[in-house]
Amino acid sequence: TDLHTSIDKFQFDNVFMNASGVRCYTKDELDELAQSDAGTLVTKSATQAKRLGNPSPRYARLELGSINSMGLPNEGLEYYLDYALNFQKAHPDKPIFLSVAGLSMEENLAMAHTIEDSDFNGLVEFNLSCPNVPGKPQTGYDFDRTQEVLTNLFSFFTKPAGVKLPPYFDLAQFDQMAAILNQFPLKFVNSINSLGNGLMIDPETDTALIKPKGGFGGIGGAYTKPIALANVRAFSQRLDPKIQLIGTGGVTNGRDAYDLILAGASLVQVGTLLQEEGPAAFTRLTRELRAVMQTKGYNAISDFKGQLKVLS
Ligand code: RRO
Repeated sequence: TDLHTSIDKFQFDNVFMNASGVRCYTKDELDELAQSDAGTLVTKSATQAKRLGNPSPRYARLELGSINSMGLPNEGLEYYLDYALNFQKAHPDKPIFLSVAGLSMEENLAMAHTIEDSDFNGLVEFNLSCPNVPGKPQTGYDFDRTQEVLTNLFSFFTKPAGVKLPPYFDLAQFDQMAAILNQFPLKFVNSINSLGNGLMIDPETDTALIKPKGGFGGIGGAYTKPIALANVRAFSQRLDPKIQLIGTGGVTNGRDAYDLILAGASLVQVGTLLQEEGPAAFTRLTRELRAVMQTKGYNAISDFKGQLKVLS
């Protein structure tokens, strides 16, 4: 059973990878992902300068997933770009993703210039959906702003790139966002980031589980699966077929990944499960996805990608 997939000219042996933010903060963590059964990896979303992020506790495990308000802690673009440049020399057949999340348009454009001027030859994921920096709304919920950021970006940026989006909940939002995205030479769209600004309470102490933002944080894990599926499906029905989908949200087993691929995903990212189980999760997910495919009589991802059936 072949789990091979591709985005643009980039080939991957396996559909699974980490979701940005999870176990990809340090070079050691990135090396662990590289040595796992994942098909590729993405770095922690970078700002220009190193950031410490929000005060702890800023991540909590929940019954069906997680809540986080990390606040974009990261080592700074130079650190991850350096890792990526070394990685591509050592692994020319394993294209890597570099995630970028500027706190302003200017910062995003400055980082894009740095990447454009570098020898980086992988894919860039522009994160338009960080929910956790106080005072910084998610770009992906401001359609005019998204149009403006992408217009300025693609006025000079020529490397293969995509965007990480927040979840949308209304069909008019899918229509509007897809109409914007279709104007640009994007190679991929990644749906979804965490469900922004959830709240969970410790029943013993009647206290919010995490400290930043009065306890508000992004929800990940099984809670997000139906929203992730709908977002991948909705964009696959609206985007130019040249733009591939990355499906992220609620993967806890091989069937969850199979479902995201049925909805249209070419790659499947794993966040909360990877945080909780570590990179060995990719070994299990790979085995389980192969088993589902064998049961269905499929030998390749392309046999069922986007083949969701609906009732007539
Ligand atoms: O660092 C974070 O708080 C964070 C980011 Br940048 C993001 O895109 N999504 C998320 O759940 N947390």
